[in-house]
Amino acid sequence: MAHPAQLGLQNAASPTMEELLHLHDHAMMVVFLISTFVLYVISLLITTTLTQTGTMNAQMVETIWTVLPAIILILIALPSLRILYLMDEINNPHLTIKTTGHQWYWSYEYTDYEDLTFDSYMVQTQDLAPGSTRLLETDHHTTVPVNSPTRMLVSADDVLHSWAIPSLGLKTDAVPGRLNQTMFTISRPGLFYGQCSEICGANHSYMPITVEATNLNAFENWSTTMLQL
Ligand SMILES: [Cu+2]
Repeated sequence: MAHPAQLGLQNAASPTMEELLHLHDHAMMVVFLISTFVLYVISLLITTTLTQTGTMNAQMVETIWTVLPAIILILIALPSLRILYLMDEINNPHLTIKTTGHQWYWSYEYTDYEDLTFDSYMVQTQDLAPGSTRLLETDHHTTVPVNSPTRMLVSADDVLHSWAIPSLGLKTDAVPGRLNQTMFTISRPGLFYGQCSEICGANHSYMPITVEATNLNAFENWSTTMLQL
């Protein structure tokens, strides 16, 4: 999860997010190089009084400074498109979970099981266990096995919501009457926090998402205890 005054993105917990972090760093390198060059030219312009006429009518230099930015843009666009289509791919999921956004909680249905459904409400500040995070902890964690391709179906019951977990690189709109799907594989065990990411009403800030990645045994234990509830 994010820490106070964090500037960058959260650490990656899925291959998708790792790719996104690489794209972010790549784009930032381009931004820094261009900014440095522009800053250098501006400082030259304001500190030099001489006028040089070398570039007044130079077809060659015109061609270069038109084509070069186009190439730079393509070098950013192509990796971006690659990740976009990778994220869209649904490859034989081991598990399918359906989540529905409500005002103001998320409900989950594990459709591979007979009757595994639950609502996930935020834990109120006064009820928090020591060490847990305010406004992010939920009473029921969405538990998934680690390293398993998981399909998430996202919908809403009342208004627009958005199911988002930054460390997994996920953000899927929850639209009433529409079923969106997204795919993730969590690469390490842990608790991953997210929040509703579509302004959905008065308690929009109070419907967090907690995904817990465990090994397969712990997941089986969790599912049997949830079935007995
Ligand atoms: Cu919402």
